[in-house]
Amino acid sequence: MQMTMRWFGTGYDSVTLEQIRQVPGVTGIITSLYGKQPGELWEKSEIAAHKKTVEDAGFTIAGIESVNIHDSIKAAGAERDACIDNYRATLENLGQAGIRLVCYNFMPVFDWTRSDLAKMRSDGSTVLAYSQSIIDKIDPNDMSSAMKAQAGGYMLAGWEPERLQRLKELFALYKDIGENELFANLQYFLEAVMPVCEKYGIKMAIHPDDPAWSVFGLTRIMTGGEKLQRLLKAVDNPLSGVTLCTGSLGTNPQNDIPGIIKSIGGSRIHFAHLRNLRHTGPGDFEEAAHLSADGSMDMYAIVKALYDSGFDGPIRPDHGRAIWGEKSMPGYGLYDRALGASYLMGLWEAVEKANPRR
Ligand SMILES: [Mn+2]
Repeated sequence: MQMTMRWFGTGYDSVTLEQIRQVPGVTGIITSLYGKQPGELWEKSEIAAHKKTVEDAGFTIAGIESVNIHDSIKAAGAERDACIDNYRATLENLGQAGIRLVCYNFMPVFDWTRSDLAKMRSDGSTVLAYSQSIIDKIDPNDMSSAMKAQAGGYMLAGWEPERLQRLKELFALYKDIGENELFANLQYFLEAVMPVCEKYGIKMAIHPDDPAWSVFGLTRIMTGGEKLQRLLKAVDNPLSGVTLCTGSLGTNPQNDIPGIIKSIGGSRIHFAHLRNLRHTGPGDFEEAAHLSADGSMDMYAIVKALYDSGFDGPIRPDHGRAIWGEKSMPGYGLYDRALGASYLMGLWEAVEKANPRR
């Protein structure tokens, strides 16, 4: 297990690598070329410069989150094969740079979705929250500006303004895309990139949908254990795996996360996002501090299931609360994620010492 934190890059992130360096136990950085549009090629020189920045600060790049996937790949549009060619070339360049993990998601149009990016809690901290009844009242055409208005001037991952300006066109593209079509397009994509992954040993780790249900009538397919298993069986290559994101799978209280970890097995879980949230009603939740007592999930049981599965990849604390007056990209302040990293390492150490691997 390697403890990591996500860092969006110079000029995008409010947190510096020098600050992350002082979080005990964090040795890896999960990052991206944040200014890249889905479908765009990542040049070798750009990857090398970014890698140097991270390594000069004393870290390794533990993985890329994300190389985003163009909507024409997800919807089998006219540019699909050209976009896949660019994706393969990007993987080739990442592989040559020694990068061995790529996280991606396959959500149509909208990435992670929330109705409130700064919901006030009784202790004065704020968290990201989701209420289905609020989302139901929002016109999807206004969603991008609604998120942006709350983002405090930061660009939100997966909410690239250039792409979301073409919302009508995007909705039209997905008009006839149901679960089976979206799944077939995912399989087509994954099979097409596997040869490059095999050449370099790059693990592809699909991120579950967040929240784990259809939003604005757009199909979502990576919403639970059986759905993830279906993909792992369809592309039965050890390099095709998942990002176990507790905060995304956990939006649906029916998802038994320790059970999902056990059924997938550690060899196909390439990356883990660990955080907690609190269910506040049907279709409603708000994010929480990482510890079990603050939310609806048993983080000890989750860490133990990961350890018992033989999981050996990077873990990162996920969204944190905004605390102590910190101004940051919503969910990505330093303070609460540092508390989360320390807590998760404490759980891991306790589980490991009680159950030494033979
Ligand atoms: Mn996640």
